[in-house]
Amino acid sequence: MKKNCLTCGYEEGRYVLPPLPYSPASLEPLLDEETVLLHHDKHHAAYVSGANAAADTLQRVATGELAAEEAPYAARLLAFNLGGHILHCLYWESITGATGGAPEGRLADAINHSFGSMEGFEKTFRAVTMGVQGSGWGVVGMDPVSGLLRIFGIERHHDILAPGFEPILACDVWEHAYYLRYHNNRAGYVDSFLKHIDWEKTQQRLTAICHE
Ligand code: MN3
Repeated sequence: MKKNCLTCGYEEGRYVLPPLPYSPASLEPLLDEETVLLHHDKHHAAYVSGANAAADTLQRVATGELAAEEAPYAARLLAFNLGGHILHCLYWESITGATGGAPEGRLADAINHSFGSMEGFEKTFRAVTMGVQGSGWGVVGMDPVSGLLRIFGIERHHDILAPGFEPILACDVWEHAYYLRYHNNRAGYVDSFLKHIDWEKTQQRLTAICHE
């Protein structure tokens, strides 16, 4: 994932869980340490394991060790688990314990161009992310056709997503992301997320995918 500056682990032919880019307590007041540790060490780790298992199955089909009939389901599992791995890497780098940041420069321009204003962006992001049915993600990224920023409400880790879409910002709205602190108040969590976006890293990801 060097393409968009994301540190997402893959070493020696295996997906690996990258360490958190900060101490787990440092996301206060957005998230508590217990939520962050469970989320990273258990949930994110499980998607890494699942992606490796699915990739192994597909490799064994390719070498003839397993029957071809194993491939379709393994491919579905790979899409789900690799989607989870990528989005969690992006999530950890989307948030900060600090508040008061704001998009600047090229990112501010892209938000204004795509949504009319910061208020327009926040209103759309809140509505789409709140409206994700069941478990999923609110994701901001670049539409490769129009060059505009778009917001998708991804279901699970990979459903309802345009091919070629380049994500630069992700909000996990699976309940494991927020339930210990926010209980069933997804809106309160999403509002807090909007106040704790790491705009500097988001700007770096946008710059990395823009080709001048
Ligand atoms: Mn999660």
